[in-house]
Amino acid sequence: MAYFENVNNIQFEGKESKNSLAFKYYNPKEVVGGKTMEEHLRFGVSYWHTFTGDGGDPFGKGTMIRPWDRYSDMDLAKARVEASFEFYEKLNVPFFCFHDTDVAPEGSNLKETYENLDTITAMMKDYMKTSKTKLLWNTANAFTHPRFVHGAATSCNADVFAYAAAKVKKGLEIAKDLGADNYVFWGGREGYETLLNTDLQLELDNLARFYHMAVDYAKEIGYTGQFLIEPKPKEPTTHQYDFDVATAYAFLQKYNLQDHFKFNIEANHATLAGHTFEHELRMARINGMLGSVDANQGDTLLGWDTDEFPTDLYSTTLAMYEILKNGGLGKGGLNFDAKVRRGSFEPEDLFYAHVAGMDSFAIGLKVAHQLIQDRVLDSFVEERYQSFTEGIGRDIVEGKASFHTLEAYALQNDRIKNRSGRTELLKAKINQYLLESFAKVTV
Ligand code: XUL
Ligand code: CO
Repeated sequence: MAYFENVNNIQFEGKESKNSLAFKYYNPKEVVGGKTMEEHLRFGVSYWHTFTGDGGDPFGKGTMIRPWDRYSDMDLAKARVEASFEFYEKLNVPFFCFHDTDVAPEGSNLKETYENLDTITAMMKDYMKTSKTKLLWNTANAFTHPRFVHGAATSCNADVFAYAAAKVKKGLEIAKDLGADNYVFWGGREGYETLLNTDLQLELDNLARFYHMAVDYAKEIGYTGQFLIEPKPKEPTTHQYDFDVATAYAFLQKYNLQDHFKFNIEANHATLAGHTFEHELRMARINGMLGSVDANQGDTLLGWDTDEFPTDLYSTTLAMYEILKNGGLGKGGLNFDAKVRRGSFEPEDLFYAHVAGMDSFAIGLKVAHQLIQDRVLDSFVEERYQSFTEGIGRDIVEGKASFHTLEAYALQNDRIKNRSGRTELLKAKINQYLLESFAKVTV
């Protein structure tokens, strides 16, 4: 049964193509710096935005026209699986991601919820036998249902902690069964609204206890996927505990969890935290903690999480710069945690949106690769910090300096000369590379 009958397989047709349902820049088989685009970019489709979300917002009902919505309950869940694998194949995308509640409805009790999940994941497993699309990650939704009103692993109610643990336990079993490369923790309600009613210490200790139990259980069942924490500073809670990479990394180190986790960096979460996307990627990268990416973008005019498809080439370029410098994403990928706007309600819009995002990251990849090849930023940065490669700078870096030797040096060298940081020059160079990289052969 076809759910997207107006859409054929999306092919690479090149930048001269006028076909809206074709890739202009994403050519999966094209080699850039020794790897194909497909291997570099490892695109994923988010089940929740693409097959489950209906376009509802706090002011209005859903608007999305989805051919599978003529079904309900478990029939709807099954139709979504069918539609999803048709979508992956037509888009030629290597990965998908889901929350437990995106794929199967909750039953009247936890046991029934498990049964619904088992039916759907068995169906997915069947499709995956012949599909080239694999599971990048799955996760447990511990934020939508009213039981999570005060949090999940950080709830004041121990029964909720137990319920959330049961959901993650099941999620890890599913991850193992479906061969998920990663398992994600996004703490939807792990935070607080006000300190007035919050035991901050106990909540953070409990969150760490929860993560340790997850690590132990994965080991017990032999699940070897990468654990990822997805930082976000606010929304839905006023203050989310996994605020940003720096905060979450300090937490992981305090509780001795740093060897078991990496980060899933989402662009719109970075900007909500007052950082650029590339800042969060860089913070994760320099600490060896960059695991995966939720590829989207926010709206600079709005202060909430808009989850737009990424089309800003400046941002995709700087993101790919960090990812290439990281040596790639390993088991991670670029998951489009992005939704079509409420006004883009036709099924075809799902394809237009993903094509736009995939082409934008393909451009980012090529431009970033060229910037690295030509050492545009590297040679500038190297020269900028040159004072630390010799003399007193070298002593500092090698741990040979003290306040005594530095004072003696400063007394002799107090006529300091600084050099320009050349921000505007570097930005102009990036523009030049953005406009010209496609003329260059990068194979
Ligand atoms: C919410 C968000 C989630 C996570 C997975 O802002 O990004 O969808 O990616 O729970
Ligand atoms: Co996300």
